[in-house]
Amino acid sequence: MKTARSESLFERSKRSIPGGVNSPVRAFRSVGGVPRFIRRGDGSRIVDEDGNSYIDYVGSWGPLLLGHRFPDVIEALRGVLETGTSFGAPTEGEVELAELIREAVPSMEMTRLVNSGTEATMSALRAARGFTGRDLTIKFEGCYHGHVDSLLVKAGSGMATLAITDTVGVPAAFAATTIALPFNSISAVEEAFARHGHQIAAVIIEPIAGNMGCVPPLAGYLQALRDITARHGALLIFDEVMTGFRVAFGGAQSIHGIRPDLSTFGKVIGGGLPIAAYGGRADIMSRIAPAGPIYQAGTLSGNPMAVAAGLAMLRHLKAHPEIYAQLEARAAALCANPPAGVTVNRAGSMFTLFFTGGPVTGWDTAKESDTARYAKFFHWMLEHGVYLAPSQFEAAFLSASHSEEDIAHTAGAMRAFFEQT
Ligand code: KE4
Repeated sequence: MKTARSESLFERSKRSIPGGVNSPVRAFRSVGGVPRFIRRGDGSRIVDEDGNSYIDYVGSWGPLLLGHRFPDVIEALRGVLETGTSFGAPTEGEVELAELIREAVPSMEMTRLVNSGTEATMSALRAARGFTGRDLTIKFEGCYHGHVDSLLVKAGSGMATLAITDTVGVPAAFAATTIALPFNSISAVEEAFARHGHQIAAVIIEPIAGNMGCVPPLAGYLQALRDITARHGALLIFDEVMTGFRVAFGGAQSIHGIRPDLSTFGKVIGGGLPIAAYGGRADIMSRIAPAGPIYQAGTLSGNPMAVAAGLAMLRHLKAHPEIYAQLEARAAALCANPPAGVTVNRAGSMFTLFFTGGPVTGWDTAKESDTARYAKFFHWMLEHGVYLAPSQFEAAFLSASHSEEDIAHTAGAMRAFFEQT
């Protein structure tokens, strides 16, 4: 496979950008080799600067549920270009998007749009602290909520990928406000509340984890979190930046029948443009400035380009609920019959092949995976025209644009790997 242009671009990029990338996981550090510089995407495929074409299972890390350059999104963006890219003033589209999010996710009584998932979780935490007057947060090992200072404690995604265990640059005092517990363990949460209950502002969780690889909640776990937080006057925050509008139109909370106090969204709601959202109970969100004293702001919050792309995405998903059944069927087919030594976890169209024999129910079992073998698998698939997450500790994402042929090709390449290596 030719990679000369990606190689030269990578060498050049490293002279101007830390590690040559604008987000760590893109650097292929844990799988080795040359990160592919991408020239374009269409539907389920991306083409790199050397002309290599791949079936894409990263999909910009989740936003592209409908595939690259989805026509409705491109059309919406063309329309905005005729009227202006940003005003720093309210626009009708922002109201429509907030209303559509509330219609899809009833717990989102009020929504504030921001520019990234990090901003959304940071703001949701501030809202929780401001509302409760408490300082501590519970998060879960292997979950990742963006690079918020206090949430980088035992985080997943790029930190797990790079085995960065401590929070360099984060004051100890900030890290000390976060209690990191094992995912899927209710006893650990009960014990933490027994010790700190009156100081805990919120529990923040990926209701279906994607950032240690895909790890669904065990039966009853989320309901137990809902009960414990309610009992202690702490808020339950569902970080649905990855799961929102992906695992279901109403997010993971609609599948599991849980009403969190606050939620965060991102990725799909922007269709590839920079946008995210936090929101939830009106009595909490009405404390956010200028309605209340909890300050949060953003120059490009509710940006017309991002809002137009998001509206196009969510309106299409609302009009075509059959997409979720199609994603479920195709992802199930792709993940069927894993070989010995491989555990597949899946939630709808997000999935991970863990190179470990046992069940993966949290970071303690995810981290037992054979990352060297995953790296071999990653490169085998890349050579066979399939672009997976360049890390064992990430989810893969199927889109509505992945065809039966794409699935068959991918399954064939996987089978060949397991038969020949
Ligand atoms: P951003 O700040 O990257 O937009 O969102 C942070 C975030 C928050 N919450 C969840 C559940 C997330 O998955 C993310 C970001 N996800 C990673 C993928 N594992 C982004 C990829 C990257 O860091 O480049």
